[in-house]
Amino acid sequence: SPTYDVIVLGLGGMGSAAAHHLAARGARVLGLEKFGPVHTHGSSHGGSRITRQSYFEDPAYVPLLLRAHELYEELERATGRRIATLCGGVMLGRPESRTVAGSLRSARTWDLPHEMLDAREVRRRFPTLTPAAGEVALYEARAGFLRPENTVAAQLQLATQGGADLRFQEPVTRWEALPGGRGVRVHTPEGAYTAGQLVICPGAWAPELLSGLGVAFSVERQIMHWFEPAGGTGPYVPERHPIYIWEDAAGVQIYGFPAIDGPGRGAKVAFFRRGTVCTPETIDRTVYEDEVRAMAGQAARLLPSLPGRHLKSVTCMYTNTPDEHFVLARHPAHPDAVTVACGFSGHGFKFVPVVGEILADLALGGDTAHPVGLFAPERLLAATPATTPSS
Ligand code: PYC
Repeated sequence: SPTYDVIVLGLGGMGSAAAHHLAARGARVLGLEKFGPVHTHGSSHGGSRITRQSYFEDPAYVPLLLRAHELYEELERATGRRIATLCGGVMLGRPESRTVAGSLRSARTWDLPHEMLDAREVRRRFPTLTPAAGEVALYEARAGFLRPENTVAAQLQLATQGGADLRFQEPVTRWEALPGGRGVRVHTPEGAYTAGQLVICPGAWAPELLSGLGVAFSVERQIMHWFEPAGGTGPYVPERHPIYIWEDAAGVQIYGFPAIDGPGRGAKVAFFRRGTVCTPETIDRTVYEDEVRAMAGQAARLLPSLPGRHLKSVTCMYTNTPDEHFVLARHPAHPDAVTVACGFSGHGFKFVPVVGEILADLALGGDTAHPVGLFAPERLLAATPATTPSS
C-alpha cells in the first residue's frame, strides 16, 4: 500500500497551501518541488500581490475571497508572519470600463462595503492620483496587499509542522494514474512514489505537466517595476496610499502598490497583462530600457510623481487560460485520483489559502462545498465536432 495518501506536485503558492491543508486534516503528504523553498522562478515572488473583494472579473469569485481573507488572518496568527495589509484599494477608469463596472457589479451582487468616488474626490483623498475628468473609482477599505513570500513560507512551515514530507530540488518528470483505482505514481530523478491521490499545482509548468488536460494554456512573461517616487515615499506609505488598478480609455490596465518596504525601496507598479508569450525555460529575465520607459510613461498618466528614479525591474510569469478564469477541479480523465489547480491567469495569488482548502476537500472527499463551478476545465475543451452518420 502507498506510503503517502496524497502527493502534491509543486510547492509554490497553491501547492504549499494544499500541502498545509491536507496535512492539517491528517493526510500523509509528500510535497515535491523543482526549486528550493520560496523561490523566484515562477509566479509567487515580487514582494507584494493585490487583494480585493469587489472582483471585476466575476462576482462568482467573491465568496472565495471572503474565505481567503479569514484564512490569511489564521495564517498570520499561526505563524506570526506578516501576510495581509488592508490599506484600501481603488479600481479606476471610466464608469463603463471593465475595471470599474465589473467591480461595482460584484460589490452590488454581494453587498460589499464600497464607495464610488468621482475624479475630484479621488484627487482629494489620494493626492498622488490624478485621474482624468470623467474617470471614477470604486474604493474599498478591505482591499490591500499580500506578501507572497511570507505566505508561501508560512504555508510550508505549517505543512511541515503538520507532518508533510516536503522535498525540494526534486522535479517531477512524469506522473501516471494507475489502472484499477490503484492511485498514482510520480517519477522524479530520485525515484518513483505512489499514493492514493495526486494534487497538481504546476504554475507555469502546466503545459508540460498537464498536457493531457486539453486546455490551451498560454504562459506570459510579465515585468514588475519599482520606482522611487519623485519627492520621496512620504505620500506613498500604506497608511496614506491605496493599492490601485487603473484602466485607460484603450482598455490598458496598470496596477500598483504603496511603498511597502520603507524609504529607499520604492513603490511597485506593473502592466496587468500585455506580457509576451514564453516558457519557463526560455523566458528572457533581462528587462530592457524601452520596457522601463513604457511603464514609466503609462504610470505617469495616473501618478505623475511615481516614476522618479527607477530602482529595479523583475520578471515573473502568468499562466493564462483562454477565458482567464482558473482551472480548479478533479482531472476529467482521472477523476478518482487526480486534482488540478492551474491557469490562474495572473489573478490567483489572493486566493491561495482558499485554493488550499478546496484542494484538500477535492483530494480527500471528492467534492467541495465552495462554489467552484466556474473553474471546471470542461468549459475550455474543444467541442468534439458532431459526426454525421454514414447511412
Ligand atoms: O489580481 O488584482 C490582481 C492583479 C492585479 C495585477 C495582477 N493581478
